Amino acid sequence: TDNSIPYKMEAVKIDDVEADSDKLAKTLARPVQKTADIMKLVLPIIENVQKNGDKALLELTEKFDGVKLETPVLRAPFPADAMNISDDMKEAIDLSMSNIEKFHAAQLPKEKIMTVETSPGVFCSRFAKPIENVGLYVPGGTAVLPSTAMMLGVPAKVAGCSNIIIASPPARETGKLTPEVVYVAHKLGAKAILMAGGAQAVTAMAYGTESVVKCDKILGPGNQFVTAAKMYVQNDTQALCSIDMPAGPSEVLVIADKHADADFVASDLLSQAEHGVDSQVILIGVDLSAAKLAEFEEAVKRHAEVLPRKDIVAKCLAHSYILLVDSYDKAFELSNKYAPEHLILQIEDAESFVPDKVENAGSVFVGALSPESCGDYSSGTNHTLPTYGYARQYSGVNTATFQKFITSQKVTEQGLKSIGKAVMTLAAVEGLEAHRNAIQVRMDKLGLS
Ligand code: HSO
Ligand code: ZN
Repeated sequence: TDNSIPYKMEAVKIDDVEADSDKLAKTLARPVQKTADIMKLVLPIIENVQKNGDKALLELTEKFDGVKLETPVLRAPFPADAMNISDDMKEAIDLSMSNIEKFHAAQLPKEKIMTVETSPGVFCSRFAKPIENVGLYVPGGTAVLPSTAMMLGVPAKVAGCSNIIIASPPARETGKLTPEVVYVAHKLGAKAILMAGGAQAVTAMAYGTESVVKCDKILGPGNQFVTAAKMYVQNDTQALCSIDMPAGPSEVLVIADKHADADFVASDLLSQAEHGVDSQVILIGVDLSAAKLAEFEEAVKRHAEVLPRKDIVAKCLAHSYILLVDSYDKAFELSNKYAPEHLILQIEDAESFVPDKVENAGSVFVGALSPESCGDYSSGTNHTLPTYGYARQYSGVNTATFQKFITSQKVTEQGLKSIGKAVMTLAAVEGLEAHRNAIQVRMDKLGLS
């Protein structure tokens, strides 16, 4: 092992959240995203695909992924030899998809239609309908992520989306789709797989091409080009397309006390760190002795050194921090301020802090035996979560992400008596006589005025 690489996170003592705001500004800062620069590179790609459709897709896949395809789309039923995977892999995917399905099916509204009588004779209802065409982006690149196909596809299926399209670039080495992704697509009942990545895939799904159906919503993580393209199409009324959420680099915040197992804490920090050099990992230590802190630091180094992706990990750790506080309250205050994508609690009686102390987080992992890996793959919660501090206002992908909620109302004669006067009074102050009249004509015919 190379002893010159420290695999060390800088430790910073935080006495007071207000007084130490300078230290926190440094340690809890997120990498700045230069959206404008990226947009300059992405716009020509978007325009190309808009104008030249499939032809542009094929050219760009050859240029960026090094694969020359005959057609950009693989349609269902997918050929068996495109999803040739081991029995162990099948079992792993089957178990994971079954758990994700259970958890997301439980999120469906209990009743087909929800109705409230707000005033006598005034019935207000709400019902959910699936978004028809959804495009799920499954990244290629340094890691293949069939888990992302499960996390986006299962809720879409549970919600009842009628047309699920998956976009994923073919692998440079084989020229083929990842077989695990094709197997997941098959289990989901996806109609087609678009064999493309990057901004070109997003554009094809947003506007449609000769062979790609135009999607109503595009979801999934991706690099800065994918994110920029998603931001663009979301703002283009020509595309009439929504997206899941703005995406940034992945991140984890672990709160640990003296009871925490150093190997567990280190392995959780590193499983996030290996995602990418711009990932962020933060450890908040509660009331730690110098010896316990040293134990954590030693474990991080020992586990990091032997990882295949240790180069990525080292770069990530170089801008990652340990914050030392003296109470659980301060730890949660900091965590809520940071609003992590993943929050891991390796503290005594962890369950007693949830949900009351957690204000901002994408997903919470409670107790020593609940590593983030479980939620990344198999427990049933979703792993497409808000990053970059967006956990303050966004939820992770869930069943409702794939639905619209439609309201309806029915007003009876008694209902008009209940609210008619209020409506007319408000319409009058807004100077909207036709609005007022819509009540008046009814009152007149019913002899209510
Ligand atoms: N931790 C990632 C999800 C993932 N992990 C996929 C492994 N595969 C999202 O935050
Ligand atoms: Zn992960």
